[in-house]
Amino acid sequence: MSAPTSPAPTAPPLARRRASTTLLATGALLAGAILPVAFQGTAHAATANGGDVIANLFEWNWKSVGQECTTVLGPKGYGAVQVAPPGDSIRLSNGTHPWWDVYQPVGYDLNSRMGTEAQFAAMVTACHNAGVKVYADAVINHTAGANQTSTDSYGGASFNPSTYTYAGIGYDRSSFHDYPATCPNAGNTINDWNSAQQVQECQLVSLSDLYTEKDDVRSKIAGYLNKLEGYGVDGFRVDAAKHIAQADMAAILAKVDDTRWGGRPYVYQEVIPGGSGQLAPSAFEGNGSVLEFTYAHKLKDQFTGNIANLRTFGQSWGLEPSDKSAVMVTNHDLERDNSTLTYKDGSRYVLAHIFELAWGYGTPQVYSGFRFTTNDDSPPADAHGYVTDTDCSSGAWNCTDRDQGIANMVGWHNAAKGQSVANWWDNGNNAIAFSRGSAAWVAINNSGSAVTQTFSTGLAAGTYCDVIHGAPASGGTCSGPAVTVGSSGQATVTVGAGDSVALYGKGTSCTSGCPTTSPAPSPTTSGTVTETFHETKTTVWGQNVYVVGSIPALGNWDPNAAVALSSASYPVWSATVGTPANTRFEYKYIVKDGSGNVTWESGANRVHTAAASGSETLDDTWK
Ligand code: ARE
Repeated sequence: MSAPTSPAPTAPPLARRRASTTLLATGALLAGAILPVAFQGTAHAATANGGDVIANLFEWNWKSVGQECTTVLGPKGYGAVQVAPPGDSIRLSNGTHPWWDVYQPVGYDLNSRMGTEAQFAAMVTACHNAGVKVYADAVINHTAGANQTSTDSYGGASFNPSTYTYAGIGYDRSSFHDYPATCPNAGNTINDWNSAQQVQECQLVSLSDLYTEKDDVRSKIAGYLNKLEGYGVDGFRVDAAKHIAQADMAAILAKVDDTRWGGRPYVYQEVIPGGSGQLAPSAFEGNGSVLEFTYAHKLKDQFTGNIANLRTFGQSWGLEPSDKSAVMVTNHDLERDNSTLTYKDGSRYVLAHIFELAWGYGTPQVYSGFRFTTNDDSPPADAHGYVTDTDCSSGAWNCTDRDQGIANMVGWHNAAKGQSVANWWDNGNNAIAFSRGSAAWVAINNSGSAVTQTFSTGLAAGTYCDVIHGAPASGGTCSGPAVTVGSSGQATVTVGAGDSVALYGKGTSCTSGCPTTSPAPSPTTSGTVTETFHETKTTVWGQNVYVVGSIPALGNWDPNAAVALSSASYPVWSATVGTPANTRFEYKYIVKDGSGNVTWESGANRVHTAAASGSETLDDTWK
C-alpha cells in the first residue's frame, strides 16, 4: 500500500495550509482546493520503521544518501537520516570549496552541492521507501556572510551578499538585523556572548542575520521548511538556533505544516552551552529538542579516562532531559575542534558509539563524515565543488553507520526500547557491562587487555549471536561467534582489548527451522488490520500449532508469547490477530507438545505486509 499520489508537478507550491492527517490518509480532495504538497511526487512507503537512531551523513550527496537508506539504514533499523543543508548556497570566488559554504544560504530552491532538486526528492522517496525518516539541516538564522563578495552559487540563485539582496527568496536589506536599530555594535559583531540581544540580533561570524521578528521573514523561512516537508522531510536540525529568539522560532514553527508521514516535525536545535538564562540550552526546549554537546564532551572525558564512571551518566551530569536530548559522539564542528572523540581515535570512537546506542539516553546519532587534513577541506567533490558519490572503500569517507558492530547495535537499541539499565558490572578499570532489562546485554572493554568474566546478562537461557562480530544467519546459526547464556542468566565471555560483545533478542535452543532475523523495530502506525492465519497441519495428540513473528502482536519471535491457533477446522488451524496497518512483518508457525517442546517449521521466514485497513486471510501450509 502506498500513499496516494498525483501527477508530479514542476515545483511544490509554497502557499499551503496545514494538511490534516485525515486528508493525508484518505486522499479526499475538495474541488478547487490547493493540492497539498504531501500528495505530490512519487509514492512513498506508508510508514516509518519506528526506530529513533539518526545517521548523520554529513555532506553526502543526495544520490549516496538515498542508496545508503536503501542498502544500510533501512535494513539495519536506523529511524532517520540527517542530511546536509538542502538549499542553494554561496560558492566562493577564490575557487576553494570549503565544507562550510553550505552554511551560507542564498536561495531556497534545492539545487545545491549535494545535487539537484529532483535528486533531493528522489533521495527522500528512497529513504521513505526504506522506512527511514529524513531530517534536514535547516540553516534559517542567516543567509551568506555580509563579508562575502561572491555572487556565484551552486544552484544558480540570484543574490548579492554585500548588499543583502536575495532576489530569489525576496529578501532585501530590511529583512536583516542591523546596527544600530537592532544590534548595538558597529560592524554587527557579537561582543557580549551573554547578551541575548547581541547573540540574536547581531551577526554570527558576519553571517547576514535574518530579522525574524518580521512576519514576512518568518513566512519565507516557514515556506522553505514547508517546501522540504512537501518532499517528505520529517524533521529539522536547526542550525545556530541559539541565535534565533525563542518567540521567533515558535512563530516560524507555527507556520510549519504537519509532516507527510503525520505529526509534527522532529525539531532539534543547535544550542552550544555557554550562555545562561535565555541563552541556555534548556531555554530552547519549548520549541523542541536540543543537540547535547555536554554529552559528547563528557563521553570523550570518560573514554580517555575510565568508562566505569559512566554508571551514573545522565541528567545528574548536567545533561538536558533524555526526551529533549539529541545525543552524539561528535558532529562536523566537534570533530574539527577536537573537543570530542573522532574517527582519528580508532576503537574508542567505535566503542563510544556502541555505548551511546546501548545506554538509552536521548535520541542517538551516528556520525559519518569525510576525512580531512585541514579544517576547511572540501568533501570529495568535482572541480566545481559538487560533492561526488560516497565511496566507503576509498578511504576518503568515514562510513561509521556501516561499521558492523555499530550498525548491528541499532537493532540492539531498538530491541531494548523501554527497558531500564540493569546488571551493571565494571572492573574499575575501563571495562563495563550492563543489560537493558531482559532484552539486551553489552560488554565494552576500553582497556588495553582482554577481559574474561562470568557476567549476569539478564537474558533468558539460550544461544545468542554476538552482533558486534556477526549476525544471526540462516538456519539459526551466527555468522560470527555465539554466546551461551545459562539458566540463571550467566554467560562467560571474553571481551577483547578495545572491543565489545553485544547480545539481544530471544536466545533460543532452536536447532532447525529457527527464524532468521532479529526482532524488527516496533512499528509506529495508526490503525490495525484483522489478519486471519490459516495453517494446514496434521498433528498428533497433545500437539498445538502457534504463529510467532517479528511484531509485538505475534510475540516478537518469542515462542512463549506465540499466538495459539484453534483446531476447530482441523487440519486447518486458525487464529485472528490485529496487526498494525501498512506494516511489514515476518512470521513462522511452530508446534508445541504437551511438555512445551517447540518445533519450528523449516525454511525462511514468511513475510507479509498488512494492508491499510480491513481484513485479510493468510492461507499457509506447514513447511
Ligand atoms: C565562514 C568563515 C568566517 C566568515 C563566515 C561568513 O569561516 O570567517 O566570516 O563564513 O562569511 C560554519 C563554519 C564557519 C563558517 C560558517 C559559514 O564553522 O567557520 O564561517 O559555517 O560558512 C557559535 C554558534 C553556533 C555555530 C558556531 C560555529 O552559536 O551556532 O558558532 N555553529 C553552527 C554550525 C557551523 C556553522 C554555523 C553555525 C553557521 O554548526 O558549522 O559555521 O551556519 C562558544 C559559544 C557558541 C559558539 C562557539 C564557537 O562555545 O557558546 O555559541 O558557537 O563558541 O564560536
